[in-house]
Amino acid sequence: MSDLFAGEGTCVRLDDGVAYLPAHALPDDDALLEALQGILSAAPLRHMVTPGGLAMSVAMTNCGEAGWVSDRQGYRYAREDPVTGRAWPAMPALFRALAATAAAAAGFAEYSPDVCLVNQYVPGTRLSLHQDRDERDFAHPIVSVSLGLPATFLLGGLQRRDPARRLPLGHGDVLVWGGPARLRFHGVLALKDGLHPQLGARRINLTFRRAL
Ligand code: MD6
Ligand code: FE
Repeated sequence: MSDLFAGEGTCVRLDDGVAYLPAHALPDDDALLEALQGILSAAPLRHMVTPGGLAMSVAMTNCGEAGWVSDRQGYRYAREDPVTGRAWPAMPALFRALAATAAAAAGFAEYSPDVCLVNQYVPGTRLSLHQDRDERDFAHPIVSVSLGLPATFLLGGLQRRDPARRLPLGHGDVLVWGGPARLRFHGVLALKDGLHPQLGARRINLTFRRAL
């Protein structure tokens, strides 16, 4: 693991295929949050239902050519937002550029995401251990941007039973996840109480994917 210093500009290789870029999104945070407002007004956050019929505690929406959706029929990518009946809002150029620079720093050249899944956590919200496997081609990495309150990310292995390491993710931190790590199980522990100066009592995570 390279860990010369922590902060903007660092790229820490945590494991084969997993890179942690602390504060990579920090210089753009105000512009990201402003673009996010536009997305949330066009495609409101909602609690999707799992195939088993339970409402997810994370509130979600998407931008891009398609969006990740879950309902009684299963998990999939859909070109239309089932809530509004319209196309998802376009992915802002700034989002695309941020994902591409982070991927390049982690060794994935020419990353061109077509979906950004937006996750909102409030205190107590958690995301249980899962794999991201609804995308067509696992050759493309996932780029994950954390904003707002800090969270503890669980980084498991390729089998659900494998031990998970705990990774703190704070405002502006970026995680890039691909190659041999692409199908690793992962999750987020229950969000702790707190108030973030820009986002208040919540955490927003943007995960970029090449899904179609
Ligand atoms: C989150 N992230 O951090 C949820 N998936 O709120 C994910 O599920 C995730 O951060 C794949 C790769 C990176 C991630
Ligand atoms: Fe995931």
